[in-house]
Amino acid sequence: MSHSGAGFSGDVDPDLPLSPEGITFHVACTSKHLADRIIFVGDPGRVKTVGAYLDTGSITYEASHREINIITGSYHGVPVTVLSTGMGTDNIEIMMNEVHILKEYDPKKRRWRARAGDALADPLETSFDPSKVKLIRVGTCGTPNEEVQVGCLAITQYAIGMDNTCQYYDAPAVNSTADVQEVLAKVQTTSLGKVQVYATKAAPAITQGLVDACTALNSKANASEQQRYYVGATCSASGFYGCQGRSVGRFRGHLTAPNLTEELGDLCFNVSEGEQRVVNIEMESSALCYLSNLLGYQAGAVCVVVAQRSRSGRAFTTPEQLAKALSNAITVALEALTKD
Ligand code: R1P
Ligand code: URA
Repeated sequence: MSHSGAGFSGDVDPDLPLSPEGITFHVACTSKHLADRIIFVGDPGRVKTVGAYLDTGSITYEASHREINIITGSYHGVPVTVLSTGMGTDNIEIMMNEVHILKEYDPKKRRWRARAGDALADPLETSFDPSKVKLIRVGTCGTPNEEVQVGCLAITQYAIGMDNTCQYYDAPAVNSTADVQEVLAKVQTTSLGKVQVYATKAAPAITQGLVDACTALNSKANASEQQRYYVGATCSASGFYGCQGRSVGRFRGHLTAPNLTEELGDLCFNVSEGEQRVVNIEMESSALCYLSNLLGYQAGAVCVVVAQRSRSGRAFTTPEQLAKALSNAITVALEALTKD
């Protein structure tokens, strides 16, 4: 299924664009097609790759619109939706708003579902529990960290927004914690002090679920197949090149943060989990975690490290390393998403 904006006319609310059937403007599905447990991938082609890990014959819905591919099926019997976001936190902002609409807006009654603590409009209606919405990003990334090699997995515990997407939203309470403030203060001592940055945290249960799934995976693998993984802070950039410290051609000499990777690689945060480092740089996790925290949803990320850009050198993954690590990332994400 696909739509091109047709059906979005007449009495559609421009601030809440839903078709008469309840299909959102960018994510081409209705509420009944979207599971509570969702995998986000950047690359639209990766949706099919993840789909191959779902239960045989379980796919009940498939659609495509712009860069957003969607399939819904099940993993070990638990309903799961896989969605591509395309690149960047700006796309994540669209996805998070439309997931929120699909999960919590009733297009027939034309009102938002009540949550526990809200005055229930309909005494027969059960309240919506936002914490049951779980989102895990399975992505690719670079690393400024000398220890983290290509082919490793980077699991997000804290997320640093070098983008400006969430500057348009008021900070959720989780960002006032001493831990998040420690991360933000340290990042602001780098060249990123010249741009507005924000910090947030992945849902601790998702981070722990990903770690547990890696441990379980490794317990079944022989010594040569162990999947290395690192837990730490993810930096999300608003672009791939200058925004990640890559100076290309005549852009050289015009970067605000030309030594970004070295600066991020040197950072060390003293948070309640212990000493933490920046483990990866990519383009989506900050907005995913920030907006999920704001909505009370649980989100996290696991990314395959495809590029090493640290003080000790430069490296890029081989196709074989990428395929193996991506397969492991998909498995641990599906395991973490569907446990309990
Ligand atoms: C850049 O090449 C893209 O790859 C990474 C970045 O976050 C960005 O979206 O993630 P995905 O592989 O999930 O797209
Ligand atoms: N994706 C990114 O955003 N950065 C990298 O260096 C590699 C993948």
